[in-house]
Amino acid sequence: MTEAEPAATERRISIGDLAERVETILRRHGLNAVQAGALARTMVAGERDHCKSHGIYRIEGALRTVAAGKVRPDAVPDLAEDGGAIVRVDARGGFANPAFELGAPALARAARRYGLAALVINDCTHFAALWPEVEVLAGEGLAALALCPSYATVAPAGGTRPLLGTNPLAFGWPRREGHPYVFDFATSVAARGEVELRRRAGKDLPDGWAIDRNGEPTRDPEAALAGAMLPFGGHKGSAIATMIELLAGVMIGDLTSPEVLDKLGTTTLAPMHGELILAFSPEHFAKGRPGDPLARAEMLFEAIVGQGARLPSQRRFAARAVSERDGIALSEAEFTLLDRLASQ
Ligand code: NDP
Ligand code: PYC
Repeated sequence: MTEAEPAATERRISIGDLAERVETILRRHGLNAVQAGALARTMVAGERDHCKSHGIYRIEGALRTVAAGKVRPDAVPDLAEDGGAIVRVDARGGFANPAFELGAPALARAARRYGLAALVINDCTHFAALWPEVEVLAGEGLAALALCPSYATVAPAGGTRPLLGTNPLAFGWPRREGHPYVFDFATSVAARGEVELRRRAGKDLPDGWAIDRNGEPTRDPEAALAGAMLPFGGHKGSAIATMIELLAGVMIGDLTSPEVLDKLGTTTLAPMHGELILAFSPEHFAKGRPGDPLARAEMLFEAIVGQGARLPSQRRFAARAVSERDGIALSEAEFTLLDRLASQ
Protein backbone atom coordinates (compact mmCIF):
# COMPACT_ATOMS: atom_id res chain seq x y z
CA MET A 1 0.00 0.00 0.00
CA THR A 2 1.33 3.47 -0.84
CA GLU A 3 0.44 6.62 1.10
CA ALA A 4 -1.78 7.71 -1.81
CA GLU A 5 -3.81 4.51 -1.90
CA PRO A 6 -5.96 4.01 1.19
CA ALA A 7 -6.63 0.42 2.26
CA ALA A 8 -10.03 -1.00 1.34
CA THR A 9 -11.31 -0.14 4.81
CA GLU A 10 -10.32 3.53 4.45
CA ARG A 11 -11.97 6.50 2.78
CA ARG A 12 -10.62 9.98 2.21
CA ILE A 13 -12.05 13.26 3.44
CA SER A 14 -10.78 16.72 2.56
CA ILE A 15 -8.80 18.62 5.19
CA GLY A 16 -11.42 21.38 5.24
CA ASP A 17 -14.35 18.96 5.63
CA LEU A 18 -12.64 17.10 8.47
CA ALA A 19 -11.84 20.39 10.24
CA GLU A 20 -15.48 21.43 9.92
CA ARG A 21 -16.72 18.09 11.28
CA VAL A 22 -14.36 18.15 14.25
CA GLU A 23 -15.15 21.78 15.07
CA THR A 24 -18.89 21.07 14.86
CA ILE A 25 -18.50 18.13 17.28
CA LEU A 26 -16.53 20.24 19.73
CA ARG A 27 -19.06 23.10 19.53
CA ARG A 28 -21.92 20.64 20.04
CA HIS A 29 -20.20 19.43 23.21
CA GLY A 30 -20.03 22.93 24.66
CA LEU A 31 -16.71 24.41 23.54
CA ASN A 32 -16.80 28.04 22.51
CA ALA A 33 -15.61 29.13 19.05
CA VAL A 34 -12.10 30.05 20.24
CA GLN A 35 -11.50 26.69 21.91
CA ALA A 36 -13.22 24.52 19.29
CA GLY A 37 -11.54 26.22 16.32
CA ALA A 38 -8.01 25.92 17.72
CA LEU A 39 -8.54 22.31 18.86
CA ALA A 40 -9.99 21.27 15.52
CA ARG A 41 -7.07 22.85 13.64
CA THR A 42 -4.54 21.00 15.83
CA MET A 43 -6.24 17.59 15.68
CA VAL A 44 -6.82 17.80 11.95
CA ALA A 45 -3.19 18.85 11.40
CA GLY A 46 -2.25 15.63 13.25
CA GLU A 47 -4.42 13.54 10.93
CA ARG A 48 -3.25 15.44 7.84
CA ASP A 49 0.40 14.73 8.70
CA HIS A 50 -0.36 11.17 9.80
CA CYS A 51 0.49 11.75 13.45
CA LYS A 52 -2.32 9.52 14.66
CA SER A 53 -1.41 9.64 18.36
CA HIS A 54 -2.42 13.33 18.44
CA GLY A 55 -5.14 13.35 15.80
CA ILE A 56 -8.89 12.82 16.06
CA TYR A 57 -8.37 10.00 18.53
CA ARG A 58 -7.83 12.87 21.04
CA ILE A 59 -11.41 14.20 20.59
CA GLU A 60 -12.90 11.83 23.14
CA GLY A 61 -10.18 12.56 25.71
CA ALA A 62 -10.74 16.29 25.29
CA LEU A 63 -14.52 15.86 25.68
CA ARG A 64 -14.07 13.60 28.74
CA THR A 65 -11.91 16.31 30.28
CA VAL A 66 -14.59 18.92 29.57
CA ALA A 67 -17.33 16.64 30.98
CA ALA A 68 -15.27 16.06 34.14
CA GLY A 69 -15.10 19.82 34.68
CA LYS A 70 -11.28 19.81 34.45
CA VAL A 71 -11.01 22.26 31.54
CA ARG A 72 -13.11 25.33 30.83
CA PRO A 73 -14.84 24.94 27.45
CA ASP A 74 -15.81 28.65 27.48
CA ALA A 75 -12.37 30.03 28.36
CA VAL A 76 -11.08 33.05 26.47
CA PRO A 77 -7.30 33.29 26.84
CA ASP A 78 -5.77 36.56 27.98
CA LEU A 79 -2.57 38.07 26.52
CA ALA A 80 -0.22 40.25 28.60
CA GLU A 81 2.33 42.05 26.42
CA ASP A 82 4.37 44.71 28.23
CA GLY A 83 6.90 45.40 25.48
CA GLY A 84 9.51 43.13 27.10
CA ALA A 85 10.94 39.80 25.95
CA ILE A 86 8.56 37.67 28.01
CA VAL A 87 5.05 37.45 26.60
CA ARG A 88 2.45 35.82 28.83
CA VAL A 89 -0.85 34.19 28.01
CA ASP A 90 -3.20 33.11 30.75
CA ALA A 91 -5.20 30.27 29.19
CA ARG A 92 -7.78 30.78 31.95
CA GLY A 93 -8.34 27.10 32.43
CA GLY A 94 -8.92 26.41 28.73
CA PHE A 95 -6.86 24.41 26.25
CA ALA A 96 -3.29 25.37 25.31
CA ASN A 97 -3.95 25.62 21.57
CA PRO A 98 -6.02 28.84 21.54
CA ALA A 99 -3.59 30.34 24.06
CA PHE A 100 -0.71 29.66 21.67
CA GLU A 101 -2.63 31.07 18.71
CA LEU A 102 -3.21 34.26 20.70
CA GLY A 103 0.38 34.59 21.94
CA ALA A 104 2.36 33.57 18.84
CA PRO A 105 2.23 36.91 16.96
CA ALA A 106 3.33 38.80 20.09
CA LEU A 107 6.13 36.27 20.66
CA ALA A 108 7.33 36.71 17.06
CA ARG A 109 7.30 40.51 17.45
CA ALA A 110 9.33 40.32 20.66
CA ALA A 111 11.84 37.84 19.18
CA ARG A 112 12.39 40.12 16.17
CA ARG A 113 12.92 43.05 18.51
CA TYR A 114 15.23 41.44 21.09
CA GLY A 115 16.65 38.46 19.21
CA LEU A 116 15.32 36.10 21.88
CA ALA A 117 11.88 36.04 23.48
CA ALA A 118 9.69 33.67 25.45
CA LEU A 119 5.99 32.88 25.49
CA VAL A 120 4.77 31.63 28.85
CA ILE A 121 1.39 29.93 28.82
CA ASN A 122 -0.16 29.28 32.23
CA ASP A 123 -3.23 27.44 33.44
CA CYS A 124 -3.87 25.39 30.32
CA THR A 125 -4.91 21.85 29.48
CA HIS A 126 -2.56 20.24 26.98
CA PHE A 127 -3.17 17.12 24.89
CA ALA A 128 -1.45 18.09 21.67
CA ALA A 129 1.67 17.73 19.57
CA LEU A 130 4.06 20.69 19.69
CA TRP A 131 5.27 20.71 16.09
CA PRO A 132 2.39 22.91 14.87
CA GLU A 133 3.65 25.62 17.21
CA VAL A 134 7.34 25.63 16.25
CA GLU A 135 6.31 25.36 12.61
CA VAL A 136 4.29 28.60 12.87
CA LEU A 137 7.31 30.39 14.34
CA ALA A 138 9.73 28.94 11.80
CA GLY A 139 7.32 30.22 9.16
CA GLU A 140 8.00 33.67 10.65
CA GLY A 141 11.75 33.23 10.10
CA LEU A 142 12.44 32.29 13.73
CA ALA A 143 14.08 29.30 15.38
CA ALA A 144 11.88 27.99 18.19
CA LEU A 145 11.78 25.57 21.08
CA ALA A 146 8.54 24.43 22.72
CA LEU A 147 8.35 22.33 25.86
CA CYS A 148 5.84 21.30 28.49
CA PRO A 149 5.39 18.78 31.29
CA SER A 150 2.53 16.30 31.26
CA TYR A 151 1.52 14.00 34.13
CA ALA A 152 3.63 11.54 36.06
CA THR A 153 3.76 8.45 33.84
CA VAL A 154 7.50 7.99 33.28
CA ALA A 155 10.02 6.51 35.73
CA PRO A 156 13.32 8.39 36.01
CA ALA A 157 16.27 6.35 34.67
CA GLY A 158 17.15 3.83 37.38
CA GLY A 159 13.78 4.36 39.11
CA THR A 160 10.74 2.10 39.28
CA ARG A 161 7.70 4.35 39.60
CA PRO A 162 6.04 7.08 37.49
CA LEU A 163 7.31 10.55 38.34
CA LEU A 164 8.20 12.52 35.20
CA GLY A 165 5.83 13.26 32.32
CA THR A 166 6.26 12.17 28.71
CA ASN A 167 7.36 15.83 28.42
CA PRO A 168 7.53 16.74 24.73
CA LEU A 169 10.25 18.90 23.22
CA ALA A 170 9.93 20.45 19.77
CA PHE A 171 12.39 22.51 17.75
CA GLY A 172 11.94 24.43 14.53
CA TRP A 173 14.47 26.13 12.24
CA PRO A 174 13.39 28.38 9.35
CA ARG A 175 14.33 27.62 5.75
CA ARG A 176 13.94 29.97 2.82
CA GLU A 177 12.71 27.20 0.52
CA GLY A 178 10.23 24.50 1.39
CA HIS A 179 9.29 23.27 4.84
CA PRO A 180 11.26 24.21 7.96
CA TYR A 181 13.50 21.80 9.85
CA VAL A 182 11.31 20.52 12.70
CA PHE A 183 11.54 17.78 15.24
CA ASP A 184 9.09 17.02 18.01
CA PHE A 185 9.18 14.09 20.38
CA ALA A 186 8.27 12.87 23.81
CA THR A 187 11.21 12.50 26.20
CA SER A 188 9.84 9.06 27.02
CA VAL A 189 10.72 6.28 24.55
CA ALA A 190 7.36 6.96 22.88
CA ALA A 191 4.35 9.16 23.51
CA ARG A 192 1.74 7.66 25.84
CA GLY A 193 -0.76 8.03 23.02
CA GLU A 194 1.31 5.46 21.07
CA VAL A 195 0.97 2.97 23.92
CA GLU A 196 -2.79 3.58 24.09
CA LEU A 197 -3.14 3.10 20.31
CA ARG A 198 -1.24 -0.21 20.57
CA ARG A 199 -3.46 -1.31 23.47
CA ARG A 200 -6.55 -0.61 21.35
CA ALA A 201 -5.05 -2.49 18.40
CA GLY A 202 -4.11 -5.47 20.61
CA LYS A 203 -0.41 -5.05 19.75
CA ASP A 204 2.56 -5.67 22.06
CA LEU A 205 5.02 -2.87 22.78
CA PRO A 206 8.61 -3.04 21.58
CA ASP A 207 11.20 -3.97 24.23
CA GLY A 208 12.47 -1.13 26.37
CA TRP A 209 9.34 1.05 26.35
CA ALA A 210 7.92 0.36 29.79
CA ILE A 211 7.96 -1.38 33.15
CA ASP A 212 5.01 -2.87 35.04
CA ARG A 213 3.76 -1.98 38.54
CA ASN A 214 6.58 -4.07 40.04
CA GLY A 215 9.26 -2.27 38.06
CA GLU A 216 9.77 -5.27 35.74
CA PRO A 217 10.14 -4.77 31.96
CA THR A 218 6.87 -5.36 30.10
CA ARG A 219 5.63 -5.43 26.51
CA ASP A 220 1.98 -5.53 27.54
CA PRO A 221 0.37 -2.09 26.92
CA GLU A 222 -2.11 -2.60 29.84
CA ALA A 223 0.72 -3.39 32.23
CA ALA A 224 2.73 -0.46 30.87
CA LEU A 225 -0.15 1.99 31.35
CA ALA A 226 -0.58 0.71 34.93
CA GLY A 227 3.18 0.79 35.52
CA ALA A 228 5.54 3.36 34.04
CA MET A 229 7.01 4.29 30.69
CA LEU A 230 10.77 4.70 30.35
CA PRO A 231 12.69 7.82 29.31
CA PHE A 232 14.41 7.74 25.90
CA GLY A 233 18.19 7.38 26.00
CA GLY A 234 18.31 6.29 29.65
CA HIS A 235 19.84 8.94 31.94
CA LYS A 236 20.01 11.47 29.08
CA GLY A 237 16.27 11.49 28.37
CA SER A 238 15.61 11.41 32.10
CA ALA A 239 17.68 14.58 32.60
CA ILE A 240 16.04 16.37 29.65
CA ALA A 241 12.58 15.45 30.99
CA THR A 242 13.65 16.83 34.39
CA MET A 243 14.87 20.05 32.73
CA ILE A 244 11.42 20.42 31.14
CA GLU A 245 9.78 20.00 34.57
CA LEU A 246 12.07 22.80 35.83
CA LEU A 247 11.77 25.27 32.94
CA ALA A 248 8.15 24.70 31.87
CA GLY A 249 6.80 23.84 35.32
CA VAL A 250 8.73 25.25 38.28
CA MET A 251 10.24 28.30 36.53
CA ILE A 252 6.98 29.53 35.03
CA GLY A 253 5.11 29.02 38.29
CA ASP A 254 2.99 26.19 37.00
CA LEU A 255 2.51 22.52 37.82
CA THR A 256 5.11 19.77 37.47
CA SER A 257 4.03 16.34 36.20
CA PRO A 258 3.70 14.74 39.68
CA GLU A 259 1.69 17.77 40.82
CA VAL A 260 -0.57 17.46 37.76
CA LEU A 261 -1.30 13.82 38.56
CA ASP A 262 -1.95 14.63 42.23
CA LYS A 263 -4.41 17.34 41.22
CA LEU A 264 -6.11 15.45 38.38
CA GLY A 265 -6.04 12.03 40.05
CA THR A 266 -6.10 10.15 36.74
CA THR A 267 -4.28 9.78 33.43
CA THR A 268 -7.54 9.27 31.54
CA LEU A 269 -8.15 13.03 31.26
CA ALA A 270 -5.96 15.59 29.49
CA PRO A 271 -3.35 17.12 31.82
CA MET A 272 -3.40 20.75 33.02
CA HIS A 273 -0.13 22.64 33.41
CA GLY A 274 1.85 25.37 31.64
CA GLU A 275 3.99 25.59 28.54
CA LEU A 276 7.14 27.48 27.57
CA ILE A 277 7.95 28.50 24.01
CA LEU A 278 11.25 30.20 23.13
CA ALA A 279 11.81 32.03 19.85
CA PHE A 280 15.20 33.10 18.46
CA SER A 281 16.05 35.36 15.56
CA PRO A 282 19.02 33.73 13.78
CA GLU A 283 19.89 37.06 12.12
CA HIS A 284 20.17 38.80 15.51
CA PHE A 285 22.38 36.08 16.98
CA ALA A 286 24.67 35.91 13.94
CA LYS A 287 24.99 39.71 13.59
CA GLY A 288 28.59 40.70 12.85
CA ARG A 289 29.67 37.07 12.40
CA PRO A 290 30.73 35.61 9.06
CA GLY A 291 28.17 33.78 6.95
CA ASP A 292 24.41 33.79 6.59
CA PRO A 293 22.98 31.49 9.29
CA LEU A 294 20.13 30.20 7.12
CA ALA A 295 22.49 29.43 4.23
CA ARG A 296 24.95 27.69 6.58
CA ALA A 297 22.10 25.63 8.02
CA GLU A 298 21.26 24.43 4.50
CA MET A 299 24.79 23.07 4.13
CA LEU A 300 24.28 21.04 7.30
CA PHE A 301 20.91 19.68 6.12
CA GLU A 302 22.40 18.79 2.73
CA ALA A 303 25.23 16.92 4.44
CA ILE A 304 22.76 14.95 6.57
CA VAL A 305 20.62 13.99 3.61
CA GLY A 306 23.78 13.39 1.56
CA GLN A 307 24.63 10.47 3.84
CA GLY A 308 21.29 8.82 3.12
CA ALA A 309 19.78 9.97 6.42
CA ARG A 310 16.44 11.73 6.48
CA LEU A 311 15.49 14.96 8.15
CA PRO A 312 12.91 14.85 10.95
CA SER A 313 9.41 15.79 9.75
CA GLN A 314 10.21 14.58 6.23
CA ARG A 315 7.73 11.69 6.69
CA ARG A 316 5.18 14.15 8.06
CA PHE A 317 5.57 16.61 5.18
CA ALA A 318 5.27 13.76 2.66
CA ALA A 319 2.04 12.62 4.37
CA ARG A 320 0.81 16.22 4.29
CA ALA A 321 1.42 16.49 0.55
CA VAL A 322 -0.70 13.36 0.00
CA SER A 323 -3.49 14.66 2.29
CA GLU A 324 -3.48 18.03 0.54
CA ARG A 325 -3.71 16.34 -2.83
CA ASP A 326 -6.07 13.44 -2.12
CA GLY A 327 -7.64 14.18 1.25
CA ILE A 328 -7.04 12.54 4.63
CA ALA A 329 -7.46 8.75 4.82
CA LEU A 330 -9.63 7.64 7.76
CA SER A 331 -10.76 4.15 8.64
CA GLU A 332 -14.45 3.23 8.70
CA ALA A 333 -14.13 2.99 12.50
CA GLU A 334 -12.94 6.60 12.58
CA PHE A 335 -15.86 7.78 10.42
CA THR A 336 -18.19 5.90 12.77
CA LEU A 337 -16.57 7.64 15.73
CA LEU A 338 -17.12 11.05 14.11
CA ASP A 339 -20.77 10.19 13.33
CA ARG A 340 -21.35 9.00 16.90
CA LEU A 341 -19.77 12.09 18.47
CA ALA A 342 -21.75 14.36 16.14
CA SER A 343 -25.04 12.83 17.24
CA GLN A 344 -24.41 12.57 21.00
P1 NDP B 1 8.18 10.04 17.27
O1 NDP B 1 9.16 9.13 17.87
O2 NDP B 1 7.09 9.47 16.45
O3 NDP B 1 8.91 11.12 16.31
C1 NDP B 1 9.76 12.03 16.82
C2 NDP B 1 10.38 12.96 15.81
O4 NDP B 1 11.47 12.28 15.22
C3 NDP B 1 9.52 13.45 14.68
O5 NDP B 1 9.88 14.79 14.40
C4 NDP B 1 9.89 12.50 13.55
O6 NDP B 1 9.68 13.03 12.25
C5 NDP B 1 11.36 12.31 13.80
N1 NDP B 1 11.85 11.05 13.26
C6 NDP B 1 11.33 9.81 13.42
N2 NDP B 1 12.08 8.91 12.79
C7 NDP B 1 13.11 9.58 12.22
C8 NDP B 1 14.23 9.19 11.42
N3 NDP B 1 14.44 7.93 11.09
N4 NDP B 1 15.09 10.15 11.02
C9 NDP B 1 14.87 11.45 11.35
N5 NDP B 1 13.84 11.87 12.09
C10 NDP B 1 12.97 10.95 12.53
O7 NDP B 1 7.57 10.98 18.43
P2 NDP B 1 6.97 10.63 19.86
O8 NDP B 1 6.17 9.38 19.82
O9 NDP B 1 8.04 10.72 20.86
O10 NDP B 1 5.97 11.88 20.04
C11 NDP B 1 4.84 12.00 19.19
C12 NDP B 1 4.11 13.27 19.46
O11 NDP B 1 3.54 13.23 20.75
C13 NDP B 1 4.93 14.55 19.40
O12 NDP B 1 4.34 15.36 18.43
C14 NDP B 1 4.80 15.15 20.78
O13 NDP B 1 4.70 16.57 20.82
C15 NDP B 1 3.52 14.54 21.26
N6 NDP B 1 3.46 14.50 22.72
C16 NDP B 1 2.71 15.41 23.39
C17 NDP B 1 2.66 15.40 24.76
C18 NDP B 1 1.90 16.42 25.52
O14 NDP B 1 1.93 16.39 26.74
N7 NDP B 1 1.21 17.33 24.91
C19 NDP B 1 3.39 14.40 25.53
C20 NDP B 1 4.18 13.53 24.74
C21 NDP B 1 4.21 13.57 23.37
P3 NDP B 1 8.46 12.44 11.37
O15 NDP B 1 7.21 12.93 12.03
O16 NDP B 1 8.67 13.00 10.01
O17 NDP B 1 8.57 10.95 11.39
O1 PYC C 1 1.03 11.11 24.24
O2 PYC C 1 2.29 11.16 26.05
C1 PYC C 1 1.35 11.58 25.36
C2 PYC C 1 0.56 12.72 25.88
C3 PYC C 1 0.41 13.08 27.16
C4 PYC C 1 -0.40 14.19 27.16
C5 PYC C 1 -0.69 14.47 25.87
N1 PYC C 1 -0.10 13.56 25.09
